[in-house]
Amino acid sequence: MSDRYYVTTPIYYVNDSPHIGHAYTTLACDALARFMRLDGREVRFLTGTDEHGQKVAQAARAHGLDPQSFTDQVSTRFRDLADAWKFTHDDFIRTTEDRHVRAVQALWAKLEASGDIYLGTYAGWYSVRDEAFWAENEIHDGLAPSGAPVEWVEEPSYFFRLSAWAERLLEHYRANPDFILPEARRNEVVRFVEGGLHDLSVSRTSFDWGIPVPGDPDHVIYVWLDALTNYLSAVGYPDTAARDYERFWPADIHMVGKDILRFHAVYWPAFLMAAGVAPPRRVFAHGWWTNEGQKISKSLGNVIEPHELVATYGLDQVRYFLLREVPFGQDGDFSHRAMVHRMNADLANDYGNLAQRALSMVHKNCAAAVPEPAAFDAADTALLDAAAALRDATRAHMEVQAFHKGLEAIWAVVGDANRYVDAQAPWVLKKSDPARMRTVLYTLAETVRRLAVVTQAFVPDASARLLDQLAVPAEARLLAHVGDPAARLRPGTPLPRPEGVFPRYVEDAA
Ligand code: ME8
Repeated sequence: MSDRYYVTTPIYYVNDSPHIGHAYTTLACDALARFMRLDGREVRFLTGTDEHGQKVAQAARAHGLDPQSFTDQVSTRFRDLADAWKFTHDDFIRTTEDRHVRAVQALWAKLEASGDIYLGTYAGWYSVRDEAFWAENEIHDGLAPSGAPVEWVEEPSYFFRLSAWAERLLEHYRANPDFILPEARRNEVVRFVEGGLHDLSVSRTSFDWGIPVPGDPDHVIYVWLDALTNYLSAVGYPDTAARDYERFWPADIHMVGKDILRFHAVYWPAFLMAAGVAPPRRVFAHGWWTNEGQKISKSLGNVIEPHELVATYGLDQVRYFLLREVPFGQDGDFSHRAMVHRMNADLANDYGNLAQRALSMVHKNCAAAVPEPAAFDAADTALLDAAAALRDATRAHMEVQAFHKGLEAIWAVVGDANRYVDAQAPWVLKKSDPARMRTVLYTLAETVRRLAVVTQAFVPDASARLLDQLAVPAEARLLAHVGDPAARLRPGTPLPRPEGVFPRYVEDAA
């Protein structure tokens, strides 16, 4: 296993305010980044905003602003979202920054030098909403496959020789079977490439909000070639000798929604191979969220506002719901009922009560300090071992972005622990066998410690509070400490008064 990890979100268009979909993608990356840091890896987690192109230029005009002031304003909203959701990105890139412009022009120069770019004329369909060229056979009833309207475009344009790369792309997919996940999406991409690729228009001349083509400023570079390059700009490209580039490229994963898989799994690796740059190790395309069964759209007025969501249910609760409710990769539906069910059943009742019961009993019956255990019996050992095994189990699930399975494995141990409390009935042992009660309470507190270390990637605030309540030092909260005998709770350690960390959601009486 490598000791570094580079994870990226898509860079979001600044034509609009952030909504739950943007928060979801960044959340998935945040959970991965936190997990890999827990696992002792050096992480680079990148997010940012996509600020060029016709769609953003049109939005700026509609707001009566020049594109630069408009993008300055809207980009801030994406930063604010990242702050409000406490995302742990290491870098936030904007495509209007100098470091990015430099990287895009350098990549262009490479493609030109390798003979992969030529000048011609584009005549075909374009969708501004998708910022995508669509082939004739992809247009149905005047609409792109995404449902976006298209317009006929005819203009001088540079082309990238994508058609020449189909066979090498297929070879790359074959040699790297998990380059594209999930598998069903991979198969779609393979079929698309097997169908043959057209050369791709990579410059526009009918507007100027973009990065000029080096040596031909009548053209601006196609916004997707511009945007995709952000993943390289942020690690210092074209300075390939820079420490960041050497350490972090190729990226371990580009996380994207299924709507933009083609750009990431076909165009991007082709650009990179043509420029002599290694493709990323993985592109994961996750599914889409609907709201109470309906497609989320501004015109339907059912956009889920990320700040409101967190204000209503709590940040850890929303994180848990989004990562647990849907098998990652599939589409999901947000509903108030499902959200409340998850937060009350899994968090408040199962995990929250377990911790609260265990810690309150320790506080009351063991003089507010970690109790001294006697010999462990088979039930104690089974529970402690199950919790220790979570290190490897969650690691395996996170390697393939199966957040739901990681959480399922953790909650299986939460369930074991709750059954253990009921079976051991420490409140009875208090009178009949206080030494055994102390062993049971130790086992429980130690199990909560192990659980709380692992849950940090998913419900970070509550996990940190649980670890504080167990007086676990900040430097002993890594995955390596889960089953480490030296990291076990030390008998006699004083513990603060426990407090619940997962409040229940109570419906308004009205
Ligand atoms: O496509 N459910 O930016 P964008 C889940 N700038 N995820 C959703 C979603 C939903 N309902 N709606 C949006 C772009 N997303 C380009 C990317 S990258 C080099 C350039 C998420 O602002 C999902 O990740 O349209 C989707 O891929 C992304 O937002 C699109 O964001």
